[in-house]
Amino acid sequence: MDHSADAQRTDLMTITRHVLNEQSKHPEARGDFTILMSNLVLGCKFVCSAVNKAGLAKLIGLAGDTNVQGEEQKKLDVLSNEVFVKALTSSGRTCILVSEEDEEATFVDPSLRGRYCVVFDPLDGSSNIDCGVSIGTIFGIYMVRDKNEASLYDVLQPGNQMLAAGYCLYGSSCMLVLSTGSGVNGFTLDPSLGEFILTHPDIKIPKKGKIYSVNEGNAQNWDEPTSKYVENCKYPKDGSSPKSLRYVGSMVADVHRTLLYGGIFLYPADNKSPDGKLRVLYEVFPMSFLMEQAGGQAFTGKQRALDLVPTKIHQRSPIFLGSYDDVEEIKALYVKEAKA
Ligand code: AHM
Ligand code: MG
Repeated sequence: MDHSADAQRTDLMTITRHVLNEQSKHPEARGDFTILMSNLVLGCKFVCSAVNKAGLAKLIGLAGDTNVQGEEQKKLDVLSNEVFVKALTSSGRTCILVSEEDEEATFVDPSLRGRYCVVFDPLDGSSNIDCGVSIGTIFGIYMVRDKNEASLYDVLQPGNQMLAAGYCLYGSSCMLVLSTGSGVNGFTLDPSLGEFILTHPDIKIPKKGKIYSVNEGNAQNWDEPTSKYVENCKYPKDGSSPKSLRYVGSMVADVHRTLLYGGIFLYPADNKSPDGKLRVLYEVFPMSFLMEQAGGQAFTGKQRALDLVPTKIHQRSPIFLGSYDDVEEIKALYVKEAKA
């Protein structure tokens, strides 16, 4: 009998146990973050289940469609937003919520208010929802300065002020990747247990990768450094092999692959969208936080992404993130352009 295999199966590091372990490193902690996380995790499980059932349950379709019982159907992204807003407010640990789905920030009722601000994209990858391609949830967590005087400025903080960030990938498996500021850990949902189990401890991104990931259909509108960088991926001048191109069009899936395999993900500025497409608070910052925590880099074309100070909750920014050496190359091209 293989006792070591037995031991592995009976000593599972669940995400709650992991967060509790992290909490024990901070003697002043009162367990609020653990409670917040367990509500966030519940939201991810709910959305995972809804995504998996979408085809069967006819959840897919326009908001406002009706099902056979004559009940109004909610589109998955609308449903996901409701799930997270309810899970987070009812945790009693949040103060301000910023969701991609809601134009305005939500200020939690004072009777339910806690110390944390959560910025999130409840279901990212909208163009992939209806065709069964991987999609995900992205989140970042800040601490409010004074919960009795919460203001938008509590969430208009640079990404370097985030306490934690992560994403949940609804793909061939459901994976939650989390950083609380001391490395990055990946948890896979075991559907038989209904628990996220630590499967990818201390993720480190390879220093250099062989993959670039970009919507190349926008190439005619790119600036010089981006064009040169992608040209170099395809026709390297130093005799190295060309990089492979992989692009899902779901940020969570593209960033997840970049984190595990290395390489670079870019959503640059272009003539038509001078600020790029991706949103600073709940797309660029959380993913940049994870990349740095895994040993990679994230750059906006002008500065370290996490140092950007947002002025609007739905602000956008160009982003280049991934393996340290690959991001270093695009940075050098922007520096060269600025000097020219
Ligand atoms: P969304 O928030 O409307 O889903 O848009 C964000 C998504 C990202 O997941 C992805 O990286 C990007 O848009 C893809 O954009 P494009 O279709 O322009 O390549
Ligand atoms: Mg999005």
